[in-house]
Amino acid sequence: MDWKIRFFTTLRLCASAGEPLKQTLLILLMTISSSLIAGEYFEGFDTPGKPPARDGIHWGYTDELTPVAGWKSIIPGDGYAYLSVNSRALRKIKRLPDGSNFLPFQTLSLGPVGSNHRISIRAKNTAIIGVACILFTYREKSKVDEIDIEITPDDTQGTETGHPTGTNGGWTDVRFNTWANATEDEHNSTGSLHPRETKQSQILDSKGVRVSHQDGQFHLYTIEWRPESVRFFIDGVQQKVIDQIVPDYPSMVIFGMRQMPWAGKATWKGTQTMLVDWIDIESLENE
Ligand SMILES: [Ca+2]
Repeated sequence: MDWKIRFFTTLRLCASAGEPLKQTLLILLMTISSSLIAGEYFEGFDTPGKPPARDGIHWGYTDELTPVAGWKSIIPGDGYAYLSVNSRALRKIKRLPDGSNFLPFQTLSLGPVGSNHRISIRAKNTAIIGVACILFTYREKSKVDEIDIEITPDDTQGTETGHPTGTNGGWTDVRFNTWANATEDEHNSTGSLHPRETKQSQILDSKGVRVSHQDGQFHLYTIEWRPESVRFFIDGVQQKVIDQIVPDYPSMVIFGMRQMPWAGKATWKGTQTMLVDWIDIESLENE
């Protein structure tokens, strides 16, 4: 996601138990409060409204694509988070005064979370023409760190654009990206950030067959973020590994959708909802 995001306030607390120096403190804290389990976090959306801050994790949302009435519109308490877009919001891509694209988000965010974590969401209807459905980490200080899964039915910048997208012989495209200590490339007028690593792909099942997620089913999307590598899994199947460019700093975890210029034109009418059953963050320290 090669555009700057300035509205996420970076929080200083770190959910990671990564550094040995912190472990003594964490053990001390765990003995004080049994509810504090460093490096482990789960939210199932069973309670209406904003999830409370706990374990150093704070929540936020962005409704740039389709405004919502508040937290209970996104998390009504029935066990799901609803991230919805109206087709009217996708009619065209708006331009910012500097000529660049304005690419609005519809997302939930939580964090910060450090490396040595497995970040998973269980979600349905993630292949929506006109947007990328996303699970990503993001940190912006003077430089940008980011890890992305970006799902769209037909990536219009892919080599096979125009391919079938449904369950009858079609498949869903996906991009995996990382940025670490990235800055704008002065020699590149698009203002893109470097260094970055990107792998464009299709969602693969355990047999290596590309599959469609326009199937009305829930699926698991997972980022395994270690200091030496980022592994991307979908439904437990490793899709790609990135080990050249791996971010270090604790980041916000963000999921939902974003209008993207390569996500195609929305041919549907009305509202589409990415439904999220839960988010789970596990420590990889002992694996
Ligand atoms: Ca749930």
